[in-house]
Amino acid sequence: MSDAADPLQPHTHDPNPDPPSADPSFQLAIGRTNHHLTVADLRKLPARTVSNCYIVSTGHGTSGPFAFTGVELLELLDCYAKEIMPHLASVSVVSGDGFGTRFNLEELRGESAERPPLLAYALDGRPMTREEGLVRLIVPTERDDALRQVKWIARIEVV
Ligand SMILES: Nc1nc2c(c(=O)[nH]1)N[C@H]1C(S)=C(S)[C@@H](COP(=O)(O)O)O[C@H]1N2
Ligand SMILES: [Mo]
Repeated sequence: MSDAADPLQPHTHDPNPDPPSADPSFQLAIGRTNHHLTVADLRKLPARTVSNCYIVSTGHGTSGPFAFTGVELLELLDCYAKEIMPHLASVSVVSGDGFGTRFNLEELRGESAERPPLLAYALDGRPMTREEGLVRLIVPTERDDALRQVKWIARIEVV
């Protein structure tokens, strides 16, 4: 597979403004178990808000500050994969337009506890629109580009 075709290695990328579909639900794949999750499912889990987040586009400038609200990625894994948490190696987060990122679990656990990676569904205290990325991965510690700020999550895969 070439780098350009690999959603986990997007390298330089023109940000896509167009949602790949209208449906913000996504798949959470944990081994052979598949959960189909909606925004309502996320809203049942403990909510976390991280303020002063910036989306740093290398080509189109920086936007923000934003306050994003959602579920911590680690919290989601803890809810749906509790028994196997100690055995998890990595988690990939991929969008419907073929963009994505991956964390190894050690790296994810080492992320800031004050500014943790979120599956965000709200922005500045109101629901995020699909155009804005619903459901969007927000990695507040990424400040040099936006390659981890994955809009329109379609699949989260835990290995
Ligand atoms: N699904 C998806 N997410 C994405 C991208 C994309 O093309 N598709 N582009 C990334 C890049 S390179 C940038 S700069 C930001 C742009 O975010 P914005 O549209 O909120 O400004 O989204 C990031 N997340
Ligand atoms: Mo970007």
